[in-house]
Amino acid sequence: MRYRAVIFDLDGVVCYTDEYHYLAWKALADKLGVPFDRAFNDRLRGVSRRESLRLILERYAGPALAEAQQAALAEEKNALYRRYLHQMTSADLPAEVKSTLDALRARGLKLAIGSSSKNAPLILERVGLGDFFDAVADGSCITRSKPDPEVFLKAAAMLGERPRDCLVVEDAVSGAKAGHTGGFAVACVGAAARAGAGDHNFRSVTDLVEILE
Ligand code: B16
Ligand code: MG
Repeated sequence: MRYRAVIFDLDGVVCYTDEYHYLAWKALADKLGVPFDRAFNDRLRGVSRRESLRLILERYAGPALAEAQQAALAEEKNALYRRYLHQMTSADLPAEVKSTLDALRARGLKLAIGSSSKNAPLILERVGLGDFFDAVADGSCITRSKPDPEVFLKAAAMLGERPRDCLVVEDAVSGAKAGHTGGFAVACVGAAARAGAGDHNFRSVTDLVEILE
């Protein structure tokens, strides 16, 4: 299959900010007395901040929380998460990601980001990719997060490409579903690859180079 563009998820694909999401949600869950482990964390991948909080609060045994209290908890998690982001540098862009992005660009493919995160511009800036991508669709330009395909459809439209000509790269089962619902082929790494959610399930992003000749 010949693709014209590749749309990358950000957290857990381009860089390992998924670990910072985990640490920040874990700290909040511990404070609330909610059981939280890595398997449960996988359910939050690709899902918006408020939907992630909703999933955590399903396990909360305390009294019902008002909307303002929930908004404050989401903000507390985000502040903690952003403290990790501000410590990132270009050293946090994995070498295999950098070499893969450069190889795909050299082949003339258009490259975009399709992320549920409202922190995407900050992350891209921190790791030195602020100006790299041809299009960035993120949590600030969508109304529905993954598994809805909106963010990938936005990225494809920004690139001027049809979904069937784009390959989506994801680490989240929700993101793989979003890609398939939108009419995209999907390559998975990490948790989504282990779940067999993609058309291709890879151990590393470098494997992309072989299917994108
Ligand atoms: P924020 P992705 C997603 O990013 C994360 O996987 C998910 O854990 C997070 O809740 C969501 O972004 C919203 O992020 O709180 O930074 O706006 O994987 O789609 O790049
Ligand atoms: Mg992700």
